[in-house]
Amino acid sequence: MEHFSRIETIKTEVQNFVIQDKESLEAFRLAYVSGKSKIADLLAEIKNIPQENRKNYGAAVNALKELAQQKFKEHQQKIEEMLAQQVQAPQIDLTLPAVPNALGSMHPLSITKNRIIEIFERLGFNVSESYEIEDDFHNFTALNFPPNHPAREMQDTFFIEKGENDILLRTHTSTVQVRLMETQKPPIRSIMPGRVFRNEAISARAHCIFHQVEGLFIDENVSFADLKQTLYHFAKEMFGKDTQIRFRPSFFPFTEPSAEIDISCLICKGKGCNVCKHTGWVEIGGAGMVDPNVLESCKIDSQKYTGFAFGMGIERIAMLKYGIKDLRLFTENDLRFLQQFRHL
Ligand code: 2U9
Repeated sequence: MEHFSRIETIKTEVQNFVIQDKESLEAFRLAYVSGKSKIADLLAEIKNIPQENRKNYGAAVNALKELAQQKFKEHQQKIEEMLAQQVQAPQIDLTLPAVPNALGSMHPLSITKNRIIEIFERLGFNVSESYEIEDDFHNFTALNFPPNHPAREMQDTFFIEKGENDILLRTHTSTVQVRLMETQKPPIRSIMPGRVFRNEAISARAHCIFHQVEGLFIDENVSFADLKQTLYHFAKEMFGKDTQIRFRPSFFPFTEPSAEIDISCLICKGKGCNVCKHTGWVEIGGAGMVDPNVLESCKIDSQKYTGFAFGMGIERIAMLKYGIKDLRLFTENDLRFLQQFRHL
């Protein structure tokens, strides 16, 4: 009888044993499943059981053995599944420092364009934009280009469709001024930044796509002195307060009189160096008083109103400001170049 109560005690132990991880599973295996377990001992004990009880004893121990093995298998499977899930789940260490986000930075042309806009906005200019695909009238005719002007030729202009009013890629942002004057009465005080297209071979100094900012001021009694002061202020704000400015007589179909604008060389401060070809001056753009023919083409009374206009290449301004020697760098997207403007 003592033997049978031992079976009951071990059965209770098996039933109450808590298996919750790999370690407790192994402890259970050693105690109740392995060759040296308590149940193996019970089986070995059979030889000391009286003959008439042996059959019942053997059956009871085998039932207990079955129970222990069943419990072991069930928990072994559960724990294996649990461990497999733990391996798949990413091990997140919340105490580690965060992975830094690679942030982009402003393109030098955007930095330059925004700075130009900022300077002119403080003088009361607003920003106007319009189409990149234009027609002959807005790109040439309204701007007083004679019918056989060389700029109208295939080698300078990208044409999209030839016809009575050719469709083309604008060669300057002056088209925006024309559209503005067509729809808005003076006073007009606006700048036009944008992309322009010319049929040029790509080199360190030229590209078939580049950016301009042009400006227009139309009102009663606008004079060349207003133009000079405005551009002098811009040059000092953009390039530093000691910058000098000079105007050289020039010619454009859309302005009369016309001038090319130079600033004192930023590198040698006017003394003469390679950048300014030993002249002490570098060109930043052109300007002039809007030709009365252009005002009339845009339905503005040229007897009542006068105006000035100017134009600059944004690449040119950025190259002078940041000492960039090759125009192609702006479009190559080389991170070693772009990252140098991260802090501006
Ligand atoms: C209207 C009337 C007049 C815009 C002007 C220039 C002079 C000029 C060049 C600078 C370098 C173009 O990027 S560049 O190659 N521009 O020299 N542009 S006056 O005059 C206008 C524009 C529109 C209706």
